[in-house]
Parts: sequence; structure tokens; C-alpha cells
Amino acid sequence: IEEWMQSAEYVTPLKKSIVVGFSQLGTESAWRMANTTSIQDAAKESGITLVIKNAEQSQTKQFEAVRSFIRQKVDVIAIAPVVESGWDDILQEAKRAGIPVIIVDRSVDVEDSALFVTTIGSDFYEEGVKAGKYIQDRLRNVPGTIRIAELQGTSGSTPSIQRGEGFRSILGEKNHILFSQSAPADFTEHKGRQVMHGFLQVPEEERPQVLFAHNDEMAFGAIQAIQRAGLKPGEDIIIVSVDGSRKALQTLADGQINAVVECNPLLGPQLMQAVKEVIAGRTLPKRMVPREDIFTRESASREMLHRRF
Ligand code: GZL
Ligand code: ZN
Repeated sequence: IEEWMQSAEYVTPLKKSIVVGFSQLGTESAWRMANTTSIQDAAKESGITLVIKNAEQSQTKQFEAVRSFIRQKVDVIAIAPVVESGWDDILQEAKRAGIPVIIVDRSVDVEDSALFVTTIGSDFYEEGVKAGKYIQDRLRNVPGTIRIAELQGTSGSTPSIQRGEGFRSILGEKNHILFSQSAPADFTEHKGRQVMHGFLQVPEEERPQVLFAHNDEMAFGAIQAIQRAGLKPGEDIIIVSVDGSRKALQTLADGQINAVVECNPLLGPQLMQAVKEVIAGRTLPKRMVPREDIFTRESASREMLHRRF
């Protein structure tokens, strides 16, 4: 074997690095930035070339990104889909080009699940259930009707649909629970503040006693609106949010938020592992879910020590 490797016939196989085209949906939150960083770092550590395009919340820009990856003949396409619907045609184009697709974070709602290899992302329904159970425990012996306000994420996105469904699976049917106000605020602080301000333009007896914000940024915006109305966030209005950014855990420790449901953005290592397995021709489970927790004031400071975002 030694002589053969010395001979002219033996050509060192060029270690062509795998190329992944990733359509990231935006830069709207600390969660999203941490998700992007995790994927970039994991690509570097794996020696995988990552081509990343930011769609700024536009599904059309995501389609354009996928088409550019097809033209570039990347090895694998990864997509964090801004909304669930409308993906069948573009995923058919990737399939016809023979390029495997991995869905990251949120899900796509397509007729044929063979259009993607796997989806790596949180169980958003479970996150909603955790938030609902926290409120249920917190309000166990509070008399009378409880009015709940809800700041929803991007309409039609998996986290917004499923966090709302999970939350209602715990609190929906109760007769003394009233979902007094519920509206989308796009997962941003600015919209969270605007929509919460609107929620508070009611007579005192119609004011919500609970706010479920589908992510930290909308909770931060709501806190500003609540304070501007002369109320105490975390006391006059019980607030639960989702994600678990460092800033949210600090706000939790300060008592302005009452519980934060963890949503893990660090999907990079799982994504790159899945890419290698796809390239190696192995079959993958259709769904991979990261482990997640819920934080309260007691656990905030401990969790702060090893928060990555
Ligand atoms: C959840 C992710 C959501 C975060 C928001 O996995 O899709 O989008 O909860 C982000 O912060 O905007
Ligand atoms: Zn932790």
C-alpha cells in the first residue's frame, strides 16, 4: 500500500468542504441573533462552508435565497421559515435540483413531508403549556374573572400558533378565565410596546391582570407601556414570556417579569451533525427537539451564570 501511495496513480482526494446555504428569517430578537451565531460557529467548527442570507421577515426573500442556493449548487439547503404556509413549490424546486433541505427552528406546513429531510426546532406547544401551567398555579386562589392579554408573535409562524394553542390547552376552557385581548406584535419590542399600549386604553375594571408575551422582546416593550400607564409590571400585571435571553432573566430577577419559558436558540451543532449525516446518506428522524426549561425568580440568577445569549 505504501508503494502504491507513493506512485503517481494515488491522488490525494481533495477534501471538498461541504457547502450549506442557510436562509435565516431575520434579526428581530436576541433569540434570532443567538440562533445565527450558533449556526455560524458550528459550521466553522465542522469545517463546513456556510452561505447565510437574512430575509428580514420576508418569505419572498427566503424563496429568492433558496433559488440562489440552487443556482450555486450547494450541498444542503437549511431554512428557518418565517411562516408555515407557502413552501411546497420552492421545496419542489430544491428536490428537482437534487439538493436535500433541512428545516431549522420553525416548521413548514407542506403536503409532502418528503420535501424536507428533518425539522430541528423546539416544541412550541409545550412552551405554551408551560406558560399556561405557571399562570394556572399563580392564580389558583385568585377569586373572580381573570382577564388575560396575549402578545402573539408573527401571524402564521409555528411558535405563535403553537404557543397560543398550548397556553389555551391549559387555561382556555376555564369559565373564570377571559382572554380579553390578543393581537400579533411580530416578536419585536417596538410592536410589543405599541400593542400593549392599546390593550391598556380600557377602563380600570377591564384591564388585563395577566400578560402572555410569545417572546422576551415583546415583553420588554409591554413593560415600558405598563410603566407609562402608571402600573407595576410583575405586580399589577403578571407577565410570562418565552425565549430566556440574559436580559429577560435579569428582568425576571428584578421582578418585572414573573416567569420565562426557555426556548433554545443553540441549534447549530445539531444542524451541522444532521448535514454530515445527510451527506453520508444516512436517514434522519423527521423531527429533532432541543431540551428546554422554565425559569422563575428563584432560578433566574443561577441560570444567568451559564446563559449563552
Ligand atoms: C422560536 C423562534 C422565535 C423566538 C423569537 O424558536 O422562532 O422567533 O421565540 C424569534 O424571539 O423572533
Ligand atoms: Zn441552563
